[in-house]
Amino acid sequence: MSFALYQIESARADGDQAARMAAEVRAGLTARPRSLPSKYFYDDRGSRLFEDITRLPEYYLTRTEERLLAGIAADVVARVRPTELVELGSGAGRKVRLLLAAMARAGLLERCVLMDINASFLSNASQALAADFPGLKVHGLVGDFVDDLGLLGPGGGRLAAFFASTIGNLHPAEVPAFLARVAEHLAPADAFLVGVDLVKDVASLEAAYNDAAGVTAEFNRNILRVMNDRLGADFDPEAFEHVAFYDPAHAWIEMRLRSRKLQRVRIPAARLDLAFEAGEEIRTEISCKYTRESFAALLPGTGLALDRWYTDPENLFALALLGRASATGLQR
Ligand code: AVJ
Repeated sequence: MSFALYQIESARADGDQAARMAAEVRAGLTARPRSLPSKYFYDDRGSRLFEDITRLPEYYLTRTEERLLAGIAADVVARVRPTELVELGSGAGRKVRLLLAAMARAGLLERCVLMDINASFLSNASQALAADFPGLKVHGLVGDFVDDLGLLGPGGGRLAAFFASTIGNLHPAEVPAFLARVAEHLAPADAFLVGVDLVKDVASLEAAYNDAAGVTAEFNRNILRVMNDRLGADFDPEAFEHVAFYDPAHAWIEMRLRSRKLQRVRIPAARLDLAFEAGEEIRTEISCKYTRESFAALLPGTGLALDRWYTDPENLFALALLGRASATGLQR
C-alpha cells in the first residue's frame, strides 16, 4: 500500500471552456480557408486514437523519440540538475517516466507537473505516476499549452518538456512568442526540452499521416464527432474524406477533411448553419517539420538558446535542449 500524492487543477470553469470553444469554432469555420483548432481532436476517443497512431508502423515519430530520450535522459538530468519536471501536452504520459527515473537515480526527484487538455487522461496519468514513483508530488493542470501556461508559476529547479513534436502544431510565426512565454516560467538555470520532427523525404512524411490501417483518417474525422458531442453539431463524419499531404514551401504536413458531397451542417452552440460544396475542405492540423537551422532561427529574442541538439542516427527526430539565454542578452 502506497500513498498516491496527486492533485488536479483546471484552468477555467466548464462554462467558460464551452463559450471559448464555440467562439474558436465559429471563427475557424467562417474564415476562408475553413479550419478547426487541432486541440479539439483530443476528447477521450481522440486521445485513444492518437495512442493507436503512436504504435503504427508508419508513424516513426513516437518510437524514435522514445529511443532517443532513453539514450539522453541521464545527460539532460546531469546538465540541468532539476528537482521538478513539467510536461506540457502530456497525454498518456509515458515518456515522462524516462526523465523521472533519471532524476530519481540522480537523487533529485521531488515534483512532477503534467499539463493536458484532456482531464480524464490527465488524472489517469497523474495517478499512475504518483503510484509508480513513491513520494513524488504530482500536480495535474487541465489546460492548453498556448493560453494556460500562467498556471505553472515561477520556475527554479525546473526542467520543462514538450514531447512528440507537438510544437509542430503551432504556426512557425507563433513559436517565438510561445517560447518567450515558456521562458517567463523558467529560472536562469532551468531548461526546456522540446521534441522536434525533422524534414525528411516526402514519402516517409506522407506515409506517417496516411497509414494503411486508416487510424489517422479516423483520428482526423473524430474532430467532427467532438463538434457533435460538445456543440450539438450534426456533422456526418463519414461524409468527409481524410486528406494529408506535405507542403514543402511551408515545411509542414497539412491535414484536411474534404466534403464528399454538397451538404449542410448546423452547429447550434456556435450559431452556425453551413453549406459545404462537394470537395470543400476544412484544415484540421498543421504539423511543422524543422531542420536544426530552421528551428534555431526561431530562438533569438525568445530568452531561450540552444544548448544541445540530440538526434537519432537516421536524423528522423530531434530533442532540442534549450536553456535561458544569458542575462546580458548574448546568445550562448
Ligand atoms: C501529437 C501533434 C505531434 O502532428 O504528428 C498524428 C498529431 N496528427 N497524426 C502530429 C497527429 C496526425 C501529432 N502531434
